[in-house]
Amino acid sequence: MSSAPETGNTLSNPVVPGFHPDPSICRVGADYYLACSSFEYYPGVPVFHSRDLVHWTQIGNALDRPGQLRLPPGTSSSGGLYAPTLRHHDDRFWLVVTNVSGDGNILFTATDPAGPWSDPVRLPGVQGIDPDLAWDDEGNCWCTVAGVSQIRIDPQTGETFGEPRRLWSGAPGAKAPEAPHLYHIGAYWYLLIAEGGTERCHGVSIARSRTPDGPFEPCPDNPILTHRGTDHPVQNTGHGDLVQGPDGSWWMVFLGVRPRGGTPGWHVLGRETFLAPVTWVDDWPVVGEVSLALSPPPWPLQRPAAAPVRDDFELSELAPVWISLRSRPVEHYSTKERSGWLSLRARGASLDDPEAIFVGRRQQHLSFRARTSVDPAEGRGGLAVRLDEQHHYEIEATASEVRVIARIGPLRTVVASHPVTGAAPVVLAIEAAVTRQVTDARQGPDTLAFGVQDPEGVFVELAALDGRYLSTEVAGGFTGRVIGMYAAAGTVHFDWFDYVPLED
Ligand code: 6LW
Repeated sequence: MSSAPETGNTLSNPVVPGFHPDPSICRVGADYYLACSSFEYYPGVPVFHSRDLVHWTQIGNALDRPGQLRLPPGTSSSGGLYAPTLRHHDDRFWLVVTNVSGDGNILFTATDPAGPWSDPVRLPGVQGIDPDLAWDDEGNCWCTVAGVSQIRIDPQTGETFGEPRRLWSGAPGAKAPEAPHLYHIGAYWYLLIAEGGTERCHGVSIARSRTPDGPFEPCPDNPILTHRGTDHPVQNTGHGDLVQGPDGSWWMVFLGVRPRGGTPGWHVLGRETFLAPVTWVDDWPVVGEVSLALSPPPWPLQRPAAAPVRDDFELSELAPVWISLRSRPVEHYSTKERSGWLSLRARGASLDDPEAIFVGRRQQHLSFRARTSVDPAEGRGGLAVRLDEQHHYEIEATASEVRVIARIGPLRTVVASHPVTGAAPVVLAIEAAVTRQVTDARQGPDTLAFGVQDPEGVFVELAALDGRYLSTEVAGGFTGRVIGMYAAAGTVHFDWFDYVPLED
């Protein structure tokens, strides 16, 4: 569901739209793989495949079993899994990631990145987020973390050797040196980092050394990527990873956001994965222009089949695009209880509850329409736009009523209600319309309209809400909007769900 929409001769950037931050990429022959952070959502760490760096298809989630991902009930929103590094070495894929809400740094291997991935190898001696893996010619494995420091590890056992060594912290005084990636390219070892924090001052800097453990010499042109202080439509650019294209050219994947509306600008899709070309001058990488419309690269494009927009819940397993909150216990989620339906058995009386039963997908387009057909005869539930427990809007059905509810910070209110007549199911709908033109500095980024579909298929709007309250600038944190179905009482059955991008 993640292919980039295309117009004319250009390809659209972000290449992986929606809440897909902290991209890490690796190449194996003609194939590219990419992994992102997933925080409190389960399953964790979405993994994508591409053959042209532009069109990406989700092939799984690396951590998709309870034995791999433990997000205890106290796991806060934007806790959980941070910043994976994905590498290929010795005929195997290696993925290292931090679970900030429990297991710390954990490492997984797979022969097929679509899975299954191994059980976790814990790295108790590696302290710090954003772990990276790099192997030198002697076979030593170097694990580098935010700070930036490094320790040698045995990736099979998780054993560490010696004490962590401080390598380089970016510009003196700059906040949050993080997201290190270490590469051996030509005669140098390069240490790529992010600095300035993941907000508007984010950036990417680099240093180089003749050996993997330093000393590192900073690039005279740092930061090599930042949009701080600019009016570029893509902001917060940082957290990059380098890769070579099929023709040997160089590219960087990195995160960025698309703020909309008036002042100060609100972004609602979370941090998304973008692509930019890289050239080399004096053995330093130079990042080219970041564009929302990429020029086609000089190799064949491999467009995947059109992304499915509708799920009829005919399969026994949920597709990888679907994510839940912290865990997905089988007794609460079923596609077998009623054949061809998704049945959700409630735990927690609303999405305010961290343990709520929810199946959602990331919002990947600025404007979209999502619908679901719900049978609430045995419970209460509906369709939601979720940022976290304190920031969500939903349209909820019972056997007698449909209500629109807004939760914004400490406030929760029923915005509209509408009696239900006739037999279930009811089609609930959400339409998001991006703010195209700013005529007032206080204008929000988008409007979210909630309604039901009448028997003729016509959308009947019950409420329209300002989208700014479901933005990262209001809610805080590291995630983005997720659209999905939930149960708040009893068992709620969903016949189908569809999500259609609308014209921006
Ligand atoms: C991640 C850090 C960052 O660990 O944000 O933008 C943190 N960079 O590298 C959470 O995604």
